[in-house]
Order: sequence, then C-alpha cells, then structure tokens
Amino acid sequence: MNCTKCKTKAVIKIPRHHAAFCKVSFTNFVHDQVTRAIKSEKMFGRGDRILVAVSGGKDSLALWDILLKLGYKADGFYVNLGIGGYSERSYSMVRKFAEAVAPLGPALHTHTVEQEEGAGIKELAHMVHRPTCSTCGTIKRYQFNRAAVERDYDVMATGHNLDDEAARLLGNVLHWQEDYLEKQGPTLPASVEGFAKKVRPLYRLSERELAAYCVLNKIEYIIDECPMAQGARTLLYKEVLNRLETESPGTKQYFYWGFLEKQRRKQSSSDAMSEKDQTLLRRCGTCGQPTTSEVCSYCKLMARARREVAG
Ligand code: Q46
Ligand code: ZN
Repeated sequence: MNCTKCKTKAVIKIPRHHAAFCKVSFTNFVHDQVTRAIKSEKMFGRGDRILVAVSGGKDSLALWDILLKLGYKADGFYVNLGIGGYSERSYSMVRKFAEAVAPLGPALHTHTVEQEEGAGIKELAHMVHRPTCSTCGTIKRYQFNRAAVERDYDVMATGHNLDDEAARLLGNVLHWQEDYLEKQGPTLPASVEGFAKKVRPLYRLSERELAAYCVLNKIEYIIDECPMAQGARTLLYKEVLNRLETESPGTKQYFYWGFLEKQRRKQSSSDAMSEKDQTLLRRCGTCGQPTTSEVCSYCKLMARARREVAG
C-alpha cells in the first residue's frame, strides 16, 4: 500500500477518502482538514486568541497541537474533576504537553473542582442528587465560558470529532430534539455579551484518524475513557455508526456533513440562533453570566450543594 500523495510506503488507510498516506502526507491531510473547517465555518482568524478545552485525551491534545502548528494563538484550559487516578493521569498528560509547548508561548489555565466548588465531581453530584455527567457538564460549560470571557479570549475550541458529532446527531434525530438539532453545528456564535463563541475544528476528522495523528506525532494522551462514561448512550450510537462505517465507508461523514449542508441551505442558521438566543437570554441574578432563567444552572447547582452541606 503506497501513499496516495507521494507514492512512498503508506502507514494509514483512509477508506472514506479512498486514500492511504505516509506519515508526512497524513499529517498534512489532518492539518488541511482543520484549515478547511476553520475557514468554511468562519471559526477564527490569525489574530484571534483561542482557548482550547483540554482533557488529556487524544482529541483535545491533537487539537491544541494542530492549532499551534498552523500558527494560531492557542492556550489550554483544563478542568480537574477530582476523579481519583483518572484525573491524576489525565492532568499529567496535559501538563506534559503544556510544558513542552510553553517555550513557544502557550499557557495552560487549570480549574480544580475540589478547590473551587468544594468537592470532587462525584461527591458534588451526589450532594445535588443529579447524575455525575450532567453535573460535570454544567460545571465544565460554565467554567470554560467564564474563563474565556474573563480572560478575553475571542473563541473557545473543543476537540469534538466526526464520531462525536455524528453520534450526537443520531441521538438528536432519534429523539427529535429539534431545539438541539437547531443548535448543533461546528460554530456557535457569541450570541450575547458574556457568552463566548464556541467552535469544533475537528468535526472533519474521525476518532481513529486523531488517535493515529497523536501516535505518529508522538503526542502522549490518556487512553482510558473517563470511568463515568461507561454505559453512556453516546457510546452505543458510536458503536452503531462504526458498524455502518465498516460496511459502507463514508457513512458518518455523509450523515453529519450532509446535515450541515442542509442547515446552511435552510438559512444562515447562526444568525437566526443568535436572534433567538438574544430574546431568551438574561443575566443570572447571582453571578451575572447569561442564562435563560432567573438564576443560571451552575448557580442553582451550587446553591443546592451549599444547602446540603448546611443540612
Ligand atoms: S468527563 Fe464528565 Fe465526561 Fe466523565 S464525568 Fe461524565 S461528563 S464522562 S465527557
Ligand atoms: Zn449564575
């Protein structure tokens, strides 16, 4: 098997593109896919400051690496959830990467849930009687947005890949979550003051391609999933989509990219979303961040946790 680009020995086959690549051509292919995503979805420009949410996993570390290699100004933001050995290992991967790139300028910001919210994520979820992942989602979304706004970043970037987006789309379609479908896209504009713009520059790359990118470019990452992820519905959707992809390469791409194409044709959806958001959003009475109710979900969660502690 030879590289489609330079005819030397290929190290990876990409069936959905009918291609095979050597290490150099594969790295160029990955960079090119991210450049196309950034440009076609109007994510950010050369002068923008980007805050990348890093978890220690392959996707987010690959994203940070790619953005830096493409010449963008990107810093990292890590939320330490306090999940025993998993958090320790993931943090050490993030720190290792951040230390290696620090001489070039990028900084790493860390938010530690045990310190800032007063308990690790599992304990906190138990206190507020909510599932761990939904508690975790509320805290991560809130703190990531807050960090981006308070530190004056132009945009927040996450490492969601094609598999994540296709699985999320499948879930939204299966349950006809129309509100979520409307908001699912690689770019979510900064609809109101206090809400940072959010982008997903890896939506054109699969999980397997990102793992290969890390291995070939010697980026160390945590292989284990978060222990709380087991049994999550998204994993089932991913399995189903993988089955379809094996039988018919390109399925995930047709599914998700096709959806984006339809969204684009329907309207300039981001403008419509921003208008809709602007009419719904107001300032949280407790912390001042934008929300659709009187008090934002983070402040409600923390108030409940404090009531539990007070007994
Ligand atoms: S980190 Fe948090 Fe995920 Fe772990 S606790 Fe659940 S939501 S599974 S992306
Ligand atoms: Zn609030």
